[in-house]
Amino acid sequence: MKLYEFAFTRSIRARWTLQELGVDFEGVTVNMRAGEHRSSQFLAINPAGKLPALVDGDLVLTESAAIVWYLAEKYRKFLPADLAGRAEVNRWLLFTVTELEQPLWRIAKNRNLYPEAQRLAADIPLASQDFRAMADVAEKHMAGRKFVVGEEATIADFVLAYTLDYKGLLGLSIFMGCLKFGVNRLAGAGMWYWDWFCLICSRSRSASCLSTSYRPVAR
Ligand SMILES: N[C@@H](CCC(=O)N[C@@H](CS)C(=O)NCC(=O)O)C(=O)O
Repeated sequence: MKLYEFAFTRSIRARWTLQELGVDFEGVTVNMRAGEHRSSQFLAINPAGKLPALVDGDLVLTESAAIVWYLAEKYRKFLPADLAGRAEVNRWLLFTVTELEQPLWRIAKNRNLYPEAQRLAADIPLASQDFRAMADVAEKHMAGRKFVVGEEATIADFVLAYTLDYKGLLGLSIFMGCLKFGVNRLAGAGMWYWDWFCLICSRSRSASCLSTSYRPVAR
């Protein structure tokens, strides 16, 4: 099994799940800084030119949430056994990658990623507002809970923790404002966030920052 990945990107979701599962895999670095994700070799794997991508035998799978779901299904771990529990995990995966992650990307793109002339400064407060509203939903959901779904860690915890890992995302620094706000807001509201975050992160070799513990060898 091969994971096409690059350092601090969403690849961490897949790498984290693979490492938690303790299965053998080969990490293949696609150096985004050098533009390797746009090479014809990589576009043959993911025509979208994005990371991560997983190749397992004949299966070529992209989309980080689909990859973690596939891995959890394949190895029968980090997913509840019952249908309702699995549906909840799916709900929180989708919530994370749509409702939480997308406003963060709008901010990132309009602050740093789009060509300067095309950035829409006015979208930044709107996206922050959207993120805060959805962070509120996550906060209320977590009240009194140890894990996002059920009584044990699932892939929903890994994906949410990565997404809210403002320290890790600091590697890109562009996320700082919004994520820090979200994290502080969640923490200020009742400490569940820190309890949960520390619990989930402590699964990774005692590091407090996901991107440090799950980052493939520094490039
Ligand atoms: N929805 C995709 C998004 C993947 C994605 O945007 N990956 C970024 C790295 S975090 C990427 O490869 N970007 C390259 C580009 O947009 O050119 C997923 O979750 O896997």
